[in-house]
Amino acid sequence: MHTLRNVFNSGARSLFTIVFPASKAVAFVSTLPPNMKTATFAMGCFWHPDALFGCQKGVHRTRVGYTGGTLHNPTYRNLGDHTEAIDIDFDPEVITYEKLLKLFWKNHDPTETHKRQYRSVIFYRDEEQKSLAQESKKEMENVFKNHIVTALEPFNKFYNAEDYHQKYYLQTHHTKLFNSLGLKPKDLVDSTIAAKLNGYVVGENTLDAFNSDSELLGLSPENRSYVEKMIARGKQTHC
Ligand code: MHO
Repeated sequence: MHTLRNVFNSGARSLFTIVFPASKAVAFVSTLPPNMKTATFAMGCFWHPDALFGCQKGVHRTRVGYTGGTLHNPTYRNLGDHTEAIDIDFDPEVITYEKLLKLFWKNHDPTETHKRQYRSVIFYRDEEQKSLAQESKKEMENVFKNHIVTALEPFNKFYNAEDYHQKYYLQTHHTKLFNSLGLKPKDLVDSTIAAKLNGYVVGENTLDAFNSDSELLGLSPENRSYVEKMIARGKQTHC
C-alpha cells in the first residue's frame, strides 16, 4: 500500500511526487500557485505569528527569521540590529494582502514600543504592498487611541531563524503529533502541513476551518482527533 507524498521542488515552483509507506501519509507541501506572493511582518516574538498565519486558508508556507538590520547571518543569540519576523507565502486569490494586514493589526499591540528585536514593522515587498500598508495604518490610527509605532520599511534580506524556532509550538509542545509526521529539518520551513498544524494545535483557527482544510485530508484519524481536542482548548499561544 502506498500513498503519495508531495515535495516542493524549490525554485521551479513545481511538484514532484515520491511514493512512501502509508504510515507517513502526509502531503508535505501544497501545490504552490504560480502567482504566489510573500508578506513579511514583525510583531513581537515570532512564534505566535508563525502559528497565526500558518493555519489561514490560502497560506502555503511560513518561516520565522530575522530581517530589517545590517548584520550578516544573524542568529538568535547574535541578532545585531535585526528584528524577529515572519515570512508568509500566500495565494492572493485565496487570501488577500489586506486580510493579512488585518490579522497583523489585530494580533499584537502596535502602540507599544519594544526593543529592536521585537519591533512592530510591515516590510513591504513592492509598491502595491507599500500603499496598502500605508492605507491600513491610516485606518488604524482611528481605531487605536494611542500613537501607532509600527514602522513601514522596504523588505531587504530575510535570514531564516534556527530550525528549533520554526513551527515552535508543534515541535516543542506537541511532539507526538510532530514526530508522527516524519518531517526533515528542511520541511519545518517548507511544509504546508507543519505550518497548518502548528497553528491549529494552539487554537489559532476554528474547528470548521480545520475540518474543511483540504491540505490536512491525509491526517490519520488519531492525529485528527488530537488536533480537534487542541482546538477545543482555545488559544494557547505564549512567547
Ligand atoms: N520569552 C521567549 C521569547 C522567545 S522569542 C522567539 C524566550 O525568552 O525564550 O523571542
